[in-house]
Formats: sequence, structure tokens, C-alpha cells
Amino acid sequence: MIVPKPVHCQARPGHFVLGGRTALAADPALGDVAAWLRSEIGPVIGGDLPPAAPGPGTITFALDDLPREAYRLTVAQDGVRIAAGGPAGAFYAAQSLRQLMPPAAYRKAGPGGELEIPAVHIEDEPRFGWRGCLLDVARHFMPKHDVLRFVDLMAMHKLNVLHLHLTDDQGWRVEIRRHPRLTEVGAWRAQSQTGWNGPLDGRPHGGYYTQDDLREIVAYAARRHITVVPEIDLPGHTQAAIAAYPELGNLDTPLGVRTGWGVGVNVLNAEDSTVKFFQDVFDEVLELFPSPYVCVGGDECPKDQWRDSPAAQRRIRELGLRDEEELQSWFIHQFDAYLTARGRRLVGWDEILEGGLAPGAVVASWRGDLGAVAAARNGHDVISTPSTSVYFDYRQGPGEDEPVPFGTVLSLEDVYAFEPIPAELRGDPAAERVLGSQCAVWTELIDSPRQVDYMAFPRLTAFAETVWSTADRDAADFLRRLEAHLDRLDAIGVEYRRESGPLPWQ
Ligand code: TNX
Repeated sequence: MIVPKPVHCQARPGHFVLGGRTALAADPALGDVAAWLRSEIGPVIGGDLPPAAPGPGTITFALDDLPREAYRLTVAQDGVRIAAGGPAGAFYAAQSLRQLMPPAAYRKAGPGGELEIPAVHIEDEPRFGWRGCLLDVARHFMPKHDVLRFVDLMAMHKLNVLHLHLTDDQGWRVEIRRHPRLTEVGAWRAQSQTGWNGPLDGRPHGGYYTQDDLREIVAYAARRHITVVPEIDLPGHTQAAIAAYPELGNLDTPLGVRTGWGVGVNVLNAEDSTVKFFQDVFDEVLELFPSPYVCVGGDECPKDQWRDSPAAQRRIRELGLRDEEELQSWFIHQFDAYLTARGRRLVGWDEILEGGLAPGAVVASWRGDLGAVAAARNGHDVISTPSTSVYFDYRQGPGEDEPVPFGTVLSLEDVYAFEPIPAELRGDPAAERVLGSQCAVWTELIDSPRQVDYMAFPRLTAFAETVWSTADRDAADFLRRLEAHLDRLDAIGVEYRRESGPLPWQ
């Protein structure tokens, strides 16, 4: 009943009884995973799961000669044995072990007593190394404690990359000491549009993470084997920054933080001082986020202002470029060189292919598969994130009453049918370039953590299986296992989309 489905799982007769005095024995390298399990399960059973040497009746975490994220889990009447290639594998074993327990194991506290775990032998490892989810905290701010909760939900599904979309036209969410107005001004908007083209709601929105908040999120995620990839989107999607520092833009008139949705026309100018400003920003961002990958956006940058601006035209000539597309490409190259010099890899949306791809760039392919195929064949690493398959802001059903009626229908079954390797690359050695995939929770129309629950679950559960489990998936089998999984989500208090019944948050 484990989700995502393990590579190999064999039920055995009997069960193990986990009680408050059950001891945990861990190789020192895996001590932190054992401590995590202790802190999660201890309060449920009303015991402290003391550390001990391996022996009968214990849960043992040992290292073995396996890939880093792989594990073997054997539950027998006389003990539980976990063998893992490293801490990540041990963590995934612990996640599977928790799923073998009754749903009450997901509560924060319990009546105490024992938990029965059915005997089983599991051998498991992920299909892809990049199993991500993007969270757009720019359009609607998500308070820190909800981000931490979301991290736990990702970890439960064995996802390992949280792509935090920290900046956009409608809000700047990361404190930058060098440029304080980014949050003083850029983190707030007076009101916002309801619906994609709806009226303004007349109420303020905002919020941001301090640097300490972000350090906490990063450390919390790291303990759960999740890398937080920050995104500072540029040169488009930057109106909040321009509202704070008008000298970054192309206009003489001041702008406010944007209140509407859709692709914005206000983009950065291409002056050296603007590139320098954002490199200052990245100096601080790199300190906060140890991730080897850093996203600079690059998507949806309308070229109108560059076409109309004498200064931008002068820049194009000065730099010896042909047109505005090459100017966008030049922009991304500046940040590729900057990040490469600091030992990081640039991630950008597939628009960065236009006008020439920066040498070190990883392409996040969102407009269908074309970007993925082109980038992979050019020897670039790819993250497959096609909007019509894994964008969880898209509506979940055709009904009139669908609460967030955006995009085409993307049902649970549609997500389950998603295949991260584009059809055109199957059988092509370039398919090796696909690092994996990530789903995305864009939040223009999702204005609370409760709505995030509704839009992300259980679709994220289906997605997790597309990146973790083997390619020969069976939807009927998934739906059966999902029933048990929904009991776990209920125990946590996730307000996922039900097939019928009242909406939880209206
Ligand atoms: C496109 S995906 C965007 C986002 C929107 C999303 C809505 C991407 C790189 N850009 O800015 O939020 O569509 O689905």
C-alpha cells in the first residue's frame, strides 16, 4: 500500500509490534534519520524509542553497498532492518516504514500504545534524481510554517527538490540586506485581481521571508533530503523589483507592485548597473541557499519596452547584438558566467533557448516537450515540467463549480499518465539528459494554504509515482493504493480534493 510504489515489495507472514520501548539502532552516519523517526513516531505511541545497539526487537539502520538514494527494508516479527546506500536512502526507508504503520502514525500525538507493522521485504530506489515541486510564493505569499508543512508533505512522497519561486511582478519575498526596498516596497501590494480577469479585491496582500526564515526552511528541508532551489526571475517578471527601484526599469514614470495577472510588459533594462544590482542580490541568495542549482527564470520576457527604449537599442548596438532576443540571451549569459564562477549551475525556463543557450544552463521545459528535446539534443540537462501535465494551478475537472477555474482540465488520472521522458527522446541517448521532473503550484488564483492543499493533493501523490516508480505503471493499482494513502493525508489534516462533497475552504 506504499505510495510512490516501491520497485519491489513482497508481503511476508506475521508482523512487528512497535512499542514505546522499541529501540532504534543506527550506524552513526544514519543517526539523524533515526532521530527524525524517533521525533515523529515517539509522540504517537507515547514512548521515546531509545537508541541502542542492534539486537532482537530493534529497528536497525545500516549502511550497505547501494546507490545513495536506494534502500532495502525488511520487517519481521523479531525486528526491522533497514539497509541504505546513504542517509537519503535510509530516510526513504523510514518514510516507507511509516506508511506500513496505521494512518495514526501521521498524527502529531496519539493515545499511546503499540503499532502493528506487517512483515514485508522491500527493495527500492528512485527512477529519477530530480523529483521536484515548484511553489510560487510570489503571487500569493505562503507563511513560513505552511512552507515547512509543505516540505514534510513532499518528503512523505519522496520528492527531493523544492523550487521556490521567490520573486515576480506581484511580489518580492526574499529579504536582501543590500537592497532593503525590495521587501519594504516590493513585498506588498494594495490589492489584487480576483480571477484571471476579475475585479480588484480591494484588500492588501503581502509578506516576505527574512534571511533567518530562509535559512530555517533550507535546513528543515535538508534534514528531509530536499534541496531548496531558489528562483529570482529575470529579466521579465520583475515589476515588484522595479516598483522598489525604478532605475532597474525602462520607464520614466514610477510603477507600483503589480495587481493583475498574465504576462507583464515591465521588464529590466540591460544596463551594467542592473546586472550588477541582481548579482548583489544573488551574492546574498547564494549564501542562503547551498543548492548546486539556482534558477534565474528567463521566461515570458516581452520585448516591447526594449524595442521602444532608445537606451535598450543603444545597448544592443554597444554589445554587438542583432536584436532583442539576443539581448535576453546576453542577460542570461551574464548570470550563467556569474553562477558558474561560483560553482553553481544555472536553471532557466525554456525561453532561454531563444537567442542562444548559455553554456552551463539547465533547461526547465514547461511549454510542452519542444524545449526539453532541443536542449537535451544540444547536450544540456533538462527538467521536464510541461504545463499541461504537471501544473497544479490547472483545473481538476470540467465542472462549473471548480473553485480555481484556470487552464485546461488536468485530472488526477492525467497526472498519473505523465511520462517525464518526452516521447521524441525515447530510445535516444539524449534522454539521459532528462534529470527528472517537477510539478508546479503557481498561485495567481490560489490565495491560501488551504487552497494549495486542494490543488496539490492528491495530484502530487500521482506525480510522485511518475518520478519515483518504474515506468510500467498501473493506474488501477495506483487508485487502490491511493485509498489507503488518503487516510494518511486525512490524519495529517491535508484538505485534498475529494471526488465529491463540499469544498473545505469556501
Ligand atoms: C506560466 S511556467 C508561467 C508562470 C505562470 C504560469 C501559470 C512559467 C515559466 N511561467 O508565470 O504562473 O504560467 O500557469
